[in-house]
Amino acid sequence: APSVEELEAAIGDKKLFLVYQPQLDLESGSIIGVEALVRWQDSERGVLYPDSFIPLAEQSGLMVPMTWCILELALKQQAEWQAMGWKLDIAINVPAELVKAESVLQTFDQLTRKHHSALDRITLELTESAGIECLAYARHVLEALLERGCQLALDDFGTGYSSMIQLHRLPFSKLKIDRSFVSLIDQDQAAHAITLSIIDLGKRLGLTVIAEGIETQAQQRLLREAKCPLGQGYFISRPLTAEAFNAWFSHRM
Ligand code: G
Ligand code: G
Ligand code: MN
Ligand code: NA
Repeated sequence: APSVEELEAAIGDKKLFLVYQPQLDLESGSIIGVEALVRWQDSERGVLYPDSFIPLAEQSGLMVPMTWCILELALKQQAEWQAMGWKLDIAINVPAELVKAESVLQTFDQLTRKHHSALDRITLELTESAGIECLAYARHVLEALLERGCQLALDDFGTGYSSMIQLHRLPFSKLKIDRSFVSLIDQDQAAHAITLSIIDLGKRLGLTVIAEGIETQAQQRLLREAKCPLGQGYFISRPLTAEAFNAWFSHRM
């Protein structure tokens, strides 16, 4: 298993890279953006997946520096797409620690200015907001990000960490339906009913709903019929390297 020192070096030496999973407008069929997912290119071990180093980052206080590194990689890529004439939203996964960090807004502003980022095309996806909901500071940070035009998504909705209480207490603008429901909607009546209710809940709260984990055509069709605005999943595309995404997207346009 990788050590803390190796992870620290990987963050510093930019050995982390991002893959991008397309997000689809289910009604129009156009690609509106991507979710960025982190990978670690290790010289000896090959490509490492987040499950093998995020717990280590959490234990060693490296989540915040790692997330800034990820945000910067994402903003650089988005600027490249912008220069190619591609306007794509980019979503990154943000841990609760980042929202609690002291200079979060200064660092965020510094990075987005440096890359001339369009703030309204950045989504921050939060899952484990357990523990931040009672902090006035976290609310202040999230509200300030929304004022800048960013989107805030509650990720993995329907699982233990992402519950109604989070939705009620924090100012989200997007809701991601967890793939454990989405990937069963064409087989399981309860999963279908739960998914429809989440879509309805999102609409009532004025949130943009995105279904993650779409794996079949039947699932995509059912979501479209249910007027779920956005979708993501292996049926649309697996997460792709920047190079593979560029080829895929130019072919598709
Ligand atoms: O593709 P996938 O194996 O990337 O991701 C596995 C898990 O790791 C998911 O829960 C996903 O949200 C998380 N994850 C992927 N990329 C990132 C990232 O850049 N930052 C954080 N904090 N979590 C990530
Ligand atoms: O927790 P988060 O939603 O950020 O994690 C995204 C994770 O879901 C990544 O590991 C990504 O590779 C994975 N993923 C994306 N699409 C699908 C899908 O259609 N099916 C499954 N099983 N996993 C998916
Ligand atoms: Mn996510
Ligand atoms: Na998710």
